Amino acid sequence: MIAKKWFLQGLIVSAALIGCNEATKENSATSASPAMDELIPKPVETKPAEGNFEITEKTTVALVGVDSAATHIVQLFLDKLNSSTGFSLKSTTSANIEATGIFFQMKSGFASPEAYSLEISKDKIIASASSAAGLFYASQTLRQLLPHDIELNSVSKVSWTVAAGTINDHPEYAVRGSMLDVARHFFDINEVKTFIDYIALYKMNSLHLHLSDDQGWRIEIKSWPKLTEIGGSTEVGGGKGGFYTQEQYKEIVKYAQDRFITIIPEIDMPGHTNAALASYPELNCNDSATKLYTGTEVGFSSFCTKKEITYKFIDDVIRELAALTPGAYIHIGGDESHATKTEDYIPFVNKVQAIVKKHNKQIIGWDEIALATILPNSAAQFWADSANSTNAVKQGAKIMMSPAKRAYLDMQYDSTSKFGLHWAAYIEVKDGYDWDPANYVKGINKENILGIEAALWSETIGNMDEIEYLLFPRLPGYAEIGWTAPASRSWDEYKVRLGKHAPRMKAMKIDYYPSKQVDWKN
Ligand code: TNX
Repeated sequence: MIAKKWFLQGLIVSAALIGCNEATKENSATSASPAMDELIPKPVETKPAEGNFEITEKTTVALVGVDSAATHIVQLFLDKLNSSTGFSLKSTTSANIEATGIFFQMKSGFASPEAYSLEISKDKIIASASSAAGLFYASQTLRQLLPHDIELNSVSKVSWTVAAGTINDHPEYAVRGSMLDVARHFFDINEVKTFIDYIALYKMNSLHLHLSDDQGWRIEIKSWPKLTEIGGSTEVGGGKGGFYTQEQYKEIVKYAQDRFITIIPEIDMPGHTNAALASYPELNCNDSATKLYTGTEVGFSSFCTKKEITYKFIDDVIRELAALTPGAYIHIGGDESHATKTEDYIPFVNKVQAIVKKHNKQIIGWDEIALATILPNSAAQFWADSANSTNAVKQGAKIMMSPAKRAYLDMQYDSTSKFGLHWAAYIEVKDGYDWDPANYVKGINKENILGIEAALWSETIGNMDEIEYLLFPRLPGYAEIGWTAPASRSWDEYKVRLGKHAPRMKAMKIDYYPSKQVDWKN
């Protein structure tokens, strides 16, 4: 509907230049530039000023002291801008900040590599940071300060103004992320890229991919090819499943890296392993392959923890995966291993941890891994068990905060939700937003926390529309929990900002859940 309207107006504009002013006025009225107090996540400091900067086809965009690694950030920004404005802006390099234009400048003196500032006046915009990541976040803020038509993938004739003022900003937590379960239902490389685009817009910097489970094995392992040939051949409900070749996976890693997102790959074990057990009989204690599984039960499968071949297998998998992983962590799962005896589970985790270390990576695992003796540089992901998580802290590990009752994106909003589960809770938009990771579990304080991750399990969802229904509008809230200090957050203020975000989600063609808790400004 929206696309059609803009398309028609585009025709009017190009067919009759004289009529242009009329169309421009009408469009600008419906697509004003957001004020600084509408940003999500909320910046540390905003100082609005009088007036605005207007981007036109004549605007110059210059890089000042920016290293080559950072030039692609400006290109990403220009690609977005040019596709919505119809301009052909290019970037140049400049020794200094000039009198007019948009400047991306790298300089020292910021609180962290992810910190940035934006100074916007009627003559110029200066985005500054000490690293490429900071400049990327400055560009994402700029994107949100532009009229929401910036998110249409077609030319719109609004006036491209940005409200004047100053922003100084940096994140509360080092890791701000989401998880996508590509095992229960497979999502192809383009769907994963769209997911990355969504989290990048809100300055998240981590994507955990749940690459294996009972229902599917999704990453090519060259030394064990049947994992994908057999284990990748189905999914929940019996669909055709799928997997990423290593080349495709590298493409995902690179796409994420270009947006300052680190992929955390997960191979879940010793439970949640039916897809592997169906692919290779030797991984089973009775040497016979299991049947492929397309249901949604958990806790019934286990690697044979006493066999040497199991560790040879894991060593090969981790070796190949580590070679594809620029980030520090490999996720070893470890959850719900109900089919593994505790006396087998503990030595298993200890052995797997040594394998991960041998391949120069650190382990992260679901909170149960703290039952073993984990290395101090490990991370445990709190999802359900406070005792396990505080036990991990006592062992010197960091905690990724993903409480199922608050941060599970697969939980239904309420009993009428079309998709999702509700074993942990119903999570309305307010429940998802209104909590503090540093105050959630007694004994887990801010300094123990690596970051926050909102996890999207995929038992009930199989396509992008269904992903979007569970993701939006909760995702921006999780991003804000990770980015904005608790003293600056309140639900009453946030819900107003979120309501104003509706036209932007519409421009992105996102079918969000229109929670009654929010007054949506359409
Ligand atoms: C529990 S959370 C699981 C997953 C399910 C999820 C569904 C966790 C570590 N394990 O296997 O997909 O619940 O909400």
